[in-house]
Amino acid sequence: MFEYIPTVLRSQEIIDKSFKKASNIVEPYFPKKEDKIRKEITDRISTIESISTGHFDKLIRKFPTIETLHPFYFDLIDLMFDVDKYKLSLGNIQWTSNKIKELSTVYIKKLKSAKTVDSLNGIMKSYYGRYSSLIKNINKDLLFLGECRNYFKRLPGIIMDIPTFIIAGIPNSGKSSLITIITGTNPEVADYPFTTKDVLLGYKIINNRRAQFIDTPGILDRDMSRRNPIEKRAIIALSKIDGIILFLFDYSGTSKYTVEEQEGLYKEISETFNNKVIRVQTKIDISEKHESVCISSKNSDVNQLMDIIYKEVDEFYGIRNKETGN
Ligand SMILES: Nc1nc2c(ncn2[C@@H]2O[C@H](COP(=O)(O)OP(=O)(O)OP(=O)(O)O)[C@@H](O)[C@H]2O)c(=O)[nH]1
Ligand SMILES: [Mg+2]
Repeated sequence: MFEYIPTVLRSQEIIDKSFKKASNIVEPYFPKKEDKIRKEITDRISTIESISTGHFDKLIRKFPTIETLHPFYFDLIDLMFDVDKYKLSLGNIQWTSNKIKELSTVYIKKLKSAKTVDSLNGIMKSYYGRYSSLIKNINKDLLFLGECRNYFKRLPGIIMDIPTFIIAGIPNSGKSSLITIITGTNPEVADYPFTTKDVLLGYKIINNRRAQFIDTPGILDRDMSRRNPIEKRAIIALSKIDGIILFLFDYSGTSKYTVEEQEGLYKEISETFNNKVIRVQTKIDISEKHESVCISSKNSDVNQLMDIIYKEVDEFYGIRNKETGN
């Protein structure tokens, strides 16, 4: 959904592009020199206007209206940059686009009443100057929107109406290893905390229907105000996406967080958000059994968990089919 946002040109690029196109315009057939120059300059102004406002209008159409986005995307965007600044930048682009249209109309009118080649050239020079300064004034906005675009493109394209399982837990508990085993996606797995920094997706066909799996960054058992943006991305996924949370417990001692810390985080997650939470013990190949659902991604032993996932997926589609009558 964020794939079709065009590249945002910088001010100088827009000026160069429009002037270059304008400079190619030559009118050969006019008996009077003034008429030839007048026609050329008129066409140049129209070309400059259409190249720049065409670009701006496309940006305004293709950049998302933040308020209408799903809350998951709204919160992720709000976490990364100032939403008011974003709106203001798009507003400035719109204002500039309108100004350029007005300016071009005024200058094309001026050309009609100019009598000499000198005065025609003077009008063109003045237009080029005013046009350039309008475009230069929004360079900061264009650079900022360029950064926003890069961020939008990195956002995961989550499907909101299929059964979804959100894998959560402390850092290093085996979340990415689990999504790899279930879906075959290939996130980075490593023996240090915060390996996963973004929300990642994987899919699996279950009884001919698609189920979605979300790998989230690890979260520490600490106050929300002390959490870093990596942890906050996980919190946004857990709170804003409808799904079942698979909360991973690591009793192996290989991640440096205690069982008490894991219980603290579990308590917060199960009490704060609306989603159902299932406890899953990981790394059963190197730890004693403490939970009723146990897995080992290392040994590809996830059957117990898959049974639960199959049931949940069936239930999801069963309820939906009843609702839609299919
Ligand atoms: N023995 C054993 N090791 C595992 C198992 N699952 C994961 N590991 C190891 O635990 C470490 C962390 O695994 P990850 O899958 O990266 O853990 P994570 O929860 O995604 O970590 P962050 O993204 O940093 O939060 C890696 O060294 C894995 O190889 C398992 O079932 N058994
Ligand atoms: Mg990970």
